[in-house]
Amino acid sequence: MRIGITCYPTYGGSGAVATELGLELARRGHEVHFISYASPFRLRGGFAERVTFHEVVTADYPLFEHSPYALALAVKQHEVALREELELMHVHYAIPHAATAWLAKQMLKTERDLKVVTTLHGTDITLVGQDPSYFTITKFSIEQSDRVTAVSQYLRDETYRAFGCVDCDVQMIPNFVSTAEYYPARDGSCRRALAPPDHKILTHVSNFRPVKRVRDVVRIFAGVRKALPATLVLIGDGPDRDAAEQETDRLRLGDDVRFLGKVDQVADLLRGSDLFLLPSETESFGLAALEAMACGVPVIASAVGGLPEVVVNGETGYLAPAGAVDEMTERALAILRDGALHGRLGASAAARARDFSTERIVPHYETLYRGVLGD
Ligand code: GMT
Repeated sequence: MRIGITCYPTYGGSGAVATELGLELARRGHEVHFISYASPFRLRGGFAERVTFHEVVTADYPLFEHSPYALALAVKQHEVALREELELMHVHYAIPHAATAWLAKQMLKTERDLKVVTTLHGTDITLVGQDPSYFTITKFSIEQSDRVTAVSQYLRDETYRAFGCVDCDVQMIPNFVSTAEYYPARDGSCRRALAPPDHKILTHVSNFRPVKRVRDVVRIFAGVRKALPATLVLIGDGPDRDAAEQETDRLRLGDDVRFLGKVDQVADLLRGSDLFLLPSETESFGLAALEAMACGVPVIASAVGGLPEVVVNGETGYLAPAGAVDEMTERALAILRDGALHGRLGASAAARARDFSTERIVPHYETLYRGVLGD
C-alpha cells in the first residue's frame, strides 16, 4: 500500500507511535510518506527503505502574527498524495491533522478518493479537543474520517462520551513496543554509568507537561531516598522542568536527581532502572510505561485513563490515585526492598509487554487499511 503519515515530530508518544508504525509498515513492504513540519525524532536514525519525509514549509507574511501551518499542511498532504499516488492518509493526533487531511481529501476529490484514517492519542480528546476553540472542528473531522482508531478502550469511550460521535465506529488498536529494542537487561552494564552501585535507580520519561505531574515524581523519590540510597533519572524536557528542578532544590536532593534532558534512545536507560514512575493526572495509554515494562522494569503509575489497561495492579507494578504521593512512595519502597517481589513484578511486566509487541499490533492497522481500501 502507499500510505501517508502525518504526526507531530516532537518528543511525545503520538509521534513515536506514528514513526514506529511507519517504519514497520515499510519493513513489511509498504511505501510510507511522512508529512510534517520537521522529521519525526525517531526517524532521524538514517535512511530506511521505502520511507520518505516531506517537510511542510509555512511562508511568512507581515500580516500573519502566526503562519497558518494547518493550511500549508493540507496543501502538502494533497500534493504528496497526488504525486506519490497515496491510497490513504493516516493522521496521528486529531488536531489539526484530521481536519487538514479532510481538506486534502476534498481537494483531491475529482481525481480520486483519498481515504483518511485518524488515530486519537490522548489530549486531542481529553483536553484540547474539548476546549470550545477546537470542539466542533475536532468532532467534525473525527466524523468525516473514513476510519478512526483510539489507543485504549478508555480513550474510545471518552471519545463517544465527550463528542457523542453518532456515525463513527471508533476501533481500539493499542500502542505497541518493539521487543527487539526494548528488552530486559542481561547484565548490569546499563546501570553502571547512571548511579553508584549501591543505589536503587528510579526513572521517569515524559515531555514534562503539567499533566505528567513531574513534581510528584520528585516527591515520591524524596520519600524513597529517605529510606535507602537511590538516584532519580529524569529523561525529557518541557514546561514543568523548572518546577521539577525547584522541587529538587527545595527537598535538598542534590546530585541524586539527574536531569538528562531529551534523549533519543531510552532503552538502555530503562534497562538500567529498578523502577519506573508515571504519576500522571491523565494518560490515555502511557507508552513510556509500556516501554519500561518491556525492559522488565516494574511501574508505579496513577490509576487513571488507559493506564490500567497497560499496568496490571499488583502484577506488573502498582496503581494509585493521581496525587497519592504517600501511597506511591510506600509501594515504591515495598518493591525496592523486596528482591523477590521486584523480580516477580519485572518478569510479569516483560511478559505483559509482549502482548503489545509490534508483531502483534501492527497487523491490526494493515487489516484496517485493507478494509477501508476495500481490498
Ligand atoms: O495527547 C497527548 O498528550 C499527546 C500524546 C503525545 O504525543 O505525547 O500523548 C498521548 O499519546 C500517547 C501515545 O498514544 C499515549 O501513550 C499517552 O498516554 C497520551 N498522553 C496523554 O493522554 C496525556
